[in-house]
Amino acid sequence: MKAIADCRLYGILDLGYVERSEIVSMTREMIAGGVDILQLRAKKLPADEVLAMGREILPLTRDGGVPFIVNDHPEIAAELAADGVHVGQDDLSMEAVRAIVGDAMMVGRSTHSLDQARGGAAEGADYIGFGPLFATPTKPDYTPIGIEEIARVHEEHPELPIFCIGGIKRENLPQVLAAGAKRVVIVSGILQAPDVSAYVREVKAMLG
Ligand code: 3NM
Repeated sequence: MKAIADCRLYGILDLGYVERSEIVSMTREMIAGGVDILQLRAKKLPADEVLAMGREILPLTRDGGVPFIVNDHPEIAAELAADGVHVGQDDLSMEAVRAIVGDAMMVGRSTHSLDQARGGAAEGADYIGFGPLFATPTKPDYTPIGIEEIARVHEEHPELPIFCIGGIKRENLPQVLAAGAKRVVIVSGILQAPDVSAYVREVKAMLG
């Protein structure tokens, strides 16, 4: 399975964009295009449904050698023996997450400022998200932080995998990379592409 340090493009299967009935075909297309790591994000669905979806997706990601991350639900990540769990600023402490998932599982943390990125590094997150760079309907209630601090966050944490996120599309990716990003999360850009695997392939090529 791909190591987090080697992951450049992080895809999210977000149930705000994908129908329940489409999750398997969407996962297949994202993996075929070359997504490096995949998260299941289903903010509005009950835990048993998230668990059921995880059971459908996990064999596909394992086959593809792609790490599978569960958003928000450490218990489900543990139950599935997923590769990681992703938590936000208002979620459990790292200690509490580790108590549920153990020491071997990856834990990612969303961060929305340089200060929060420092917190993520200090608590021992295996990777962080950094954003939202741009305004995005996928996470509407957050103030965009822009691209000015991308260089700085990488300078401060040279060993930490940092995934820039929020409003990133194929069209503005060159600008994000020029600002110093090495890794990105793209949600709606991928999920709404007319040809998902082709879109992922193009973006991967741009990430080098
Ligand atoms: N988290 P899109 S921004 C899920 O800043 C998420 O932590 C963010 O989706 C953060 O690529 C975001 O469609 C939405 O803009 C990313």
